[in-house]
Amino acid sequence: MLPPKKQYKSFSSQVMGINNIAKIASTVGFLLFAILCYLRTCTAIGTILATNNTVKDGDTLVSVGDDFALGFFSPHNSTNRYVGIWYNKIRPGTIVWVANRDTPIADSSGIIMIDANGNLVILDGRGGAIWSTNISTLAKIAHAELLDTGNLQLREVDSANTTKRILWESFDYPGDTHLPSMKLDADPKRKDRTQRLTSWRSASDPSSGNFSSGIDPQKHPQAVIWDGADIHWRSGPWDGRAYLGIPDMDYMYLDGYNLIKTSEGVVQISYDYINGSFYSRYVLDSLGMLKQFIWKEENNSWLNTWSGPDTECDLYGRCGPNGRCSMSSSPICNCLKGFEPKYSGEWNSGNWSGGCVRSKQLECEKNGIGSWKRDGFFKMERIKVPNFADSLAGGSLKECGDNCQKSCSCVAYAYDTMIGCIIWRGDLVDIQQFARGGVDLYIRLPASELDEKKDRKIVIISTVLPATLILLGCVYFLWRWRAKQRERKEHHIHNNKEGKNNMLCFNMYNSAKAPNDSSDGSNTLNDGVKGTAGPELPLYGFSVVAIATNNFSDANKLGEGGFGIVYKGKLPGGQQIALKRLSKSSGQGLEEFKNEVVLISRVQHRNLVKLLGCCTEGEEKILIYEYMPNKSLDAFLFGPSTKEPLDWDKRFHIVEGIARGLLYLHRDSRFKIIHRDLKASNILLDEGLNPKISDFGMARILGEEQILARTTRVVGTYGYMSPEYAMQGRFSEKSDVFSFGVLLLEIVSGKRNTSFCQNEHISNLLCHAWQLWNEGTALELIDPALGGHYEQEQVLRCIHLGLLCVQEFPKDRPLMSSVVFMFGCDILTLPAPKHPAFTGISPLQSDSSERNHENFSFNDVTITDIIFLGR
Ligand code: ACK
Repeated sequence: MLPPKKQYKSFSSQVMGINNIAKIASTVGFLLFAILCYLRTCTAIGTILATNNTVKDGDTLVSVGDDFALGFFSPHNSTNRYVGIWYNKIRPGTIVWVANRDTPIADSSGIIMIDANGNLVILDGRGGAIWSTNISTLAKIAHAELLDTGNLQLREVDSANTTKRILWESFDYPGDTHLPSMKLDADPKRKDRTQRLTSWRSASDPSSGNFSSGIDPQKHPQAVIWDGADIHWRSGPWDGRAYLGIPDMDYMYLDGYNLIKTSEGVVQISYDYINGSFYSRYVLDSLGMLKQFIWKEENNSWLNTWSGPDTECDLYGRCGPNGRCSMSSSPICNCLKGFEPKYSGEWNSGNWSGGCVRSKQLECEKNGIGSWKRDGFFKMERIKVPNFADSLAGGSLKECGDNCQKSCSCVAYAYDTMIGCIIWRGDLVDIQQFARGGVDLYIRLPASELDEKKDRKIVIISTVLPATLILLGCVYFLWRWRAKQRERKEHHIHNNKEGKNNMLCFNMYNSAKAPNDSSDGSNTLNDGVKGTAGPELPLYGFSVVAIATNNFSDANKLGEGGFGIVYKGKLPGGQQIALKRLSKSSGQGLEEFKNEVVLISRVQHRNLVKLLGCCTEGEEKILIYEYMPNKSLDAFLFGPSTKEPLDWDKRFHIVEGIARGLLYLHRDSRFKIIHRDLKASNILLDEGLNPKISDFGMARILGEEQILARTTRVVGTYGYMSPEYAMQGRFSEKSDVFSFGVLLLEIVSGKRNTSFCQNEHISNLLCHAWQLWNEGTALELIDPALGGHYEQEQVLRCIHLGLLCVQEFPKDRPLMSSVVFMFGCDILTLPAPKHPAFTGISPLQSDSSERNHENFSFNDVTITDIIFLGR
């Protein structure tokens, strides 16, 4: 039990609390909230006194300042009744703690009271105790009170109501939420004294889920999320100011976030905002993500300010022992220097769990500790250091390195000014390379490898480098001369016989703007990124590509897209790939090709398809992607295939993944990218049916501050284009949101927007969804193939969100950040949607020219279309 934290309110102040609540309860807002949250509130009580009073289902116990309330509630999509604590002043209601999370009451007969032994108990209608504070010490007069911190305390008081001792408090039994001033303890000696957050099983089920989070009190304590008994994510060691593995954790703004070791060796984390002027919370969600939220009064919503794990590399041990994960390399996993894959076949096919082993034995292992001087260290920068850190004496980087070198078991060291000398023994697990932040890690290698490198360096510097420079100079002048001769028509790129020896490097400024886009007074990739160097991408020889696809045989054909044929292939290492061979006749091919190379090789996210390389030889332009065994969502949803229909959980997972991918493009990547051609056939599914957004041929970058751009060359697909884009060439995040909305409704209904026609008034899926919504029969939209197996609340939420996204006017549509938030937040009130686009004559349509309007008739075409608009 934690020591008492502050002086508690007197009984008279409780009476004030009752008055305040009574006032609030009389307001419409409170009633609305009560209805929305399924909280049947009628009476607000300040405290529970032994034998005096009880909290019935429908009553609430409120804190003095009205910040928190305790009472019975039902989560969305559930009729079970739970006793929980929630924020009392803000809407939507947000539950921060649940008492009987594993023992719900089936009806509203429950009561909360203090029993004869002084325990706080929840009784069901038959008087059976379904939950109790279970304290063994008897108290003469017990008194339960909810504090303004959200902590529920049970205290022993004397007849004058003065606190004698705290018997129990909810902050000692955390749920899935860590609130300010709440302490999470970890005692390395006593596991039963370790406090962890435990996730809900699902958004509608507060029972204990698989994920838990707390402090791992090893030598250098760190925050950890566990999936059952396995580590799912870790923060890296705490250095007294921040976690070494969270590069964005700026200790200047930690607002009291602290990790301390008490004199008994117990490790404790807590945080508190200095003036406590706004609400904040950390929540461990049912998918194992720890998220920080801050309440934004002005937006009346929670702002997600941090989440972990955030990228694939954040997942614990993603690249196995002695592997290094980097989101900016492709593939993301590589062996550490001096190591090679343990199982090269598996490694090359993308299964990195086996990790890496040393290529050469350490000298000190081979020849005994006397030969330690023949080992050296290789420096890696911006690193999330491995797990299982130990300490060694050493007051400086040099001393730390010297001491590590003398001990053969010391395989790596790092020096942090706050912690001092940190070392590792055995395998190096969970190393990540950051783009910024992190620390320098020095890994032990046999000196022969380091010497070899030194020798090679000297040779390179003294001979090869000047020769190469001269050669490059000659090649450059020759190339310029030839380029002039050919009126700079073509790039000439050499490939060696191996096929993958070059890196293709486009200058974004020069390459991303197509010749036929010159009339486009708007945006090309350049606008956002002038002066940015082009990306580097493995360049494959045509012969390698031809062999990989069995000479582009029909048997290897996966299908045909707007700009060419897609083939399945296999690289010499065994990796399966998909190749897009741009058709020579396609006028747009080169532009889209460059656009895709420039863009997709610069962004990486688990929900974006990965570009592995390309081939440009003669007239051939080929893009090489990771192979997606489950092909496109289009085939799953609309194909006359023999495939099992996607069940609801998978559909929801896909929808969430697409939303996250799009949010990354719009907000989280290095540039603000508008995809412009989001549709079911551009969503590919990997073996686990995880969605990946593909085809960036049409994508454009907006400048950081730029909200909207305009083009005269409208590209996109009928049925997915927003009205302002199709009619006026205006594209923005909101035009992608529109396409996302259409896709969302298609996924729910299993019907294509454009091929849906019920009668002359209902000519597309959006009209149909809107009509059902207004008639209160929105659930009729659901795909009959689901056979009635779906979560009703979730489906309704998706339809609601879909309708919000396809609203006629961009200003009414939510941003993707709000969409993602609305998916994840269960008891949130969404605004009512206004009528969607293309449901009748609209101002936008009447604004635009007749010709354009005609161009935009719905039909069944799913390939990307281009429309030129007159200025
Ligand atoms: O719907 P599908 O079967 O999946 O047919 C289309 C076709 O190529 C033309 O785009 C398939 N396709 C595209 N990229 C990939 C990929 N990376 N892996 C597997 N199939 C792909 C798509």
